[in-house]
Amino acid sequence: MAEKTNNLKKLVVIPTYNEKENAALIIAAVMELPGDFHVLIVDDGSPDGTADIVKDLMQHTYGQRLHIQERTGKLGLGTAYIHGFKWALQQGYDYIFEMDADFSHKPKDLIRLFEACHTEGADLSVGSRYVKGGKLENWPADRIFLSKGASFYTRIITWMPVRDSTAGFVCYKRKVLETLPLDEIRFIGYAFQIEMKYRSWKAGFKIKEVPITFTDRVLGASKMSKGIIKEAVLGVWKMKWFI
Ligand SMILES: Nc1nc2c(ncn2[C@@H]2O[C@H](COP(=O)(O)OP(=O)(O)OP(=O)(O)O)[C@@H](O)[C@H]2O)c(=O)[nH]1
Ligand SMILES: [Mg+2]
Repeated sequence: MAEKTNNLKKLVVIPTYNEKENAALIIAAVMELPGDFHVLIVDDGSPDGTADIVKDLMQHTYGQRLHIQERTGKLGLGTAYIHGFKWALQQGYDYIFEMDADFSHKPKDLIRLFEACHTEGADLSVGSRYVKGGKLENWPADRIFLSKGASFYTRIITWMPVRDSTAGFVCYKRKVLETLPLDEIRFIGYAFQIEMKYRSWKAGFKIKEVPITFTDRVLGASKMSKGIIKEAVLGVWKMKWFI
């Protein structure tokens, strides 16, 4: 079994927009984990030079374990992930992860997300703040309200049995991303995270929530906006009726 695990190709997709303070640190934290995780940074032309930091590390430090895809402008988190997922499938990765660059998600939890899919029978696993054992650290009250509210709202409208539906810390088995119609995913912010889980659930894939401690970002600035919230509020209804 151990031998088989070693042959599996794992890719952590990290979208970045102005993450120069976090980029090298988050990449190093993933590279240090056991299990030979690879990293793909999807950078949207960050004016702060995030991509240059990554390219330097590709050349001098991590070689074929680190990759970058650069897009020309800030096109949104959701489309960055879709771009990354397609790249990952083309490159033959078996397990594909979503993770933020800002250390809100702890890189060491990637291992538990992987195990949930690899040995515990899930097709996708979600790093969850809202299951038993999950925690929130240092998040302002308004963000907690928004996030918990979004999860509750999604659950009562869709009946999807996922407690943390806006979570952006996910492990997908390759077959999930091969099956979902990636070109039809319509949302780009929090709603993107909800839509990916909703489509996976509707397609019959087994979702497992793994408790995590989520911490507010320490370095760099948030990209959260009113538009992202609005998209989710209306989007959940659109999803329910049109997917
Ligand atoms: N490529 C790309 N990455 C993005 C874009 N918007 C956000 N990101 C990245 O997506 C991840 C999550 O964004 P955050 O700003 O942390 O959003 P958030 O976690 O909802 O907000 P905070 O809790 O305030 O940090 C980070 O790694 C960002 O750099 C985008 O338009 N394009
Ligand atoms: Mg964040």
